Amino acid sequence: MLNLQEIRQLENGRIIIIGDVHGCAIQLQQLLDRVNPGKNDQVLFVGDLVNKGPDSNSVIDLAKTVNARCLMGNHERRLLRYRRQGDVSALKRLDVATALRLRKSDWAYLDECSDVFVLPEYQTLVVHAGFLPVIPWQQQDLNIITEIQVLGEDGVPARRTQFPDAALWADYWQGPEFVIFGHTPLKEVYRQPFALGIDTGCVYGGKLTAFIFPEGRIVQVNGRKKPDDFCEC
Ligand SMILES: [Mn+2]
Repeated sequence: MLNLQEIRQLENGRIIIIGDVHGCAIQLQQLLDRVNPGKNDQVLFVGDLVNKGPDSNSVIDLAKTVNARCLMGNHERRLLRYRRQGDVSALKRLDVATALRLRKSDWAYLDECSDVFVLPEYQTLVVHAGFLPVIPWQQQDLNIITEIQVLGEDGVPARRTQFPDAALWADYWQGPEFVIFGHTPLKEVYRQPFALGIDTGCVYGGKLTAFIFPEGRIVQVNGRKKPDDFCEC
């Protein structure tokens, strides 16, 4: 028999947050099969849905199938800058290959990417890369929130490759909002009191991770075989 709280959850559905997919359509299909989103569930992606992996088109098709919404990752951002403004200066080799393959409908999907998802019922924010501690999150621009990995010297946002020994931004984040993020691939889900990193490097041979509210459950599938052209870019 269902108690009242369970009935309420059934009506409200779950929130299923999925880490960086990077064009790994087979792994995303496997993860969705495991999680089995229903019509009351909301699927959210942390961004970097496309690029690097083998099949960005099919990943977007799958995202649409489950009515998922996506955040702006640094990869979507570079691609959209090219699409919207014709800016080729920031494009990397992989971006060009992806841009040539994206269909009009794929671009339309990426065009709807959000900067941050706010989940007030869980006092939670979902963001691609993270936030600088201290500054209110609402004041932080896309350069920070789609790129930050570690705090470099003087507390500036930086890439992990620039300061390999520096601590992740999440180590300093004091809340009160709980932040779920991707962008920085790690072997395991990264847990801090007020942050949870769910990029487990699917495209690099790690895993693809989903975090599910309200249970707080983690579901993972194995990532693709590690490619020869490994590049953390
Ligand atoms: Mn990223």
